[in-house]
Amino acid sequence: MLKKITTVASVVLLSALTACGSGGGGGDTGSSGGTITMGFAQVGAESGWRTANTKSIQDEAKTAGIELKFSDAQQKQENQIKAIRSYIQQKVSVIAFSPVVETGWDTVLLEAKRANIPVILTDRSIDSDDTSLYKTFLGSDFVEEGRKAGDWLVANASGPTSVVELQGTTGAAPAIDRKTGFEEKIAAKPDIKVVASQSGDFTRSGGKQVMEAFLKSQPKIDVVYAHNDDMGLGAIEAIKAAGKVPGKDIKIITVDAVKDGMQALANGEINFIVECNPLLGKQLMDLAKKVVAGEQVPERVVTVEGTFTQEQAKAALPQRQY
Ligand code: GZL
Repeated sequence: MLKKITTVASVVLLSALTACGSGGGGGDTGSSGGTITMGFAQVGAESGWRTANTKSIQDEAKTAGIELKFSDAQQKQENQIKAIRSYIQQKVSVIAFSPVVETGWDTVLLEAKRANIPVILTDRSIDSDDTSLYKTFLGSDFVEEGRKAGDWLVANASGPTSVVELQGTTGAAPAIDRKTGFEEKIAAKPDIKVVASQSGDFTRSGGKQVMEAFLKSQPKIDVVYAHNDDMGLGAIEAIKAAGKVPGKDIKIITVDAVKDGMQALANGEINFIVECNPLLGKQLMDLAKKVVAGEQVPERVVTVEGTFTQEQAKAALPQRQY
């Protein structure tokens, strides 16, 4: 049974349409011409990426005329589950959320299904055998993001290379998949070895603390692979405090491409960033309207994103929206 929607069935943005069941909602579904209400259970406010993602959702709900009920789970699954249950009780038209971790959602999503309230996954996916629990998953291909990071290192490393990895939140899809994609690619060069790997929970403070420990425990560190910019920025603080030069003594690869990360990249403190686009609000509201109206939507919508070198960051910074 397909556990996670892979990119095989995915479409880029909102191009092709595939059958994915009818929509409909337990509450005022908007099909009677009423206002659509969306219950959104956000992960938290742990990173610059999340802040930009939240702003995109709130701004685009306003633009779309969708009444948004919004909750911040402070990176705790039990808070997201509580929020989803409250949205079910309020009989919203549609529920959307970014699952903080991949597992433990079937029960509450079954409750939404029984209440005839459609669910849209955004940003992160869930690992469930029952893909009827949600209408579509809108977000990045995190394995591909890890592959892009690994490809850059394979192309730029020479000789024995010791890598320390700052993982995202334990159990989160981006943490699991960015690790998988990176390892797949660096396997091409056995000289590249991940000598230590630990979660910094996607936060700047977490990245700094873990990097401080790595600097004490590892005899040689050539590269930091951080699953997001915020942990990479924390690592920069730790590297400087240890009297080393980030970007030169220790190369840094991160994921996201938020403004602070791009600034550090332009300054030469980070060496390469893989973009992860947080601006999902417009696509989410378009999908919500289709789902509530009972229209068919793709099972998987993959966001389009690129990569940045130091030179590219200098050119791109003035236009960056987040
Ligand atoms: C990725 C998103 C991740 C970001 C982090 O889509 O879930 O969570 O990479 C954020 O910055 O905390």
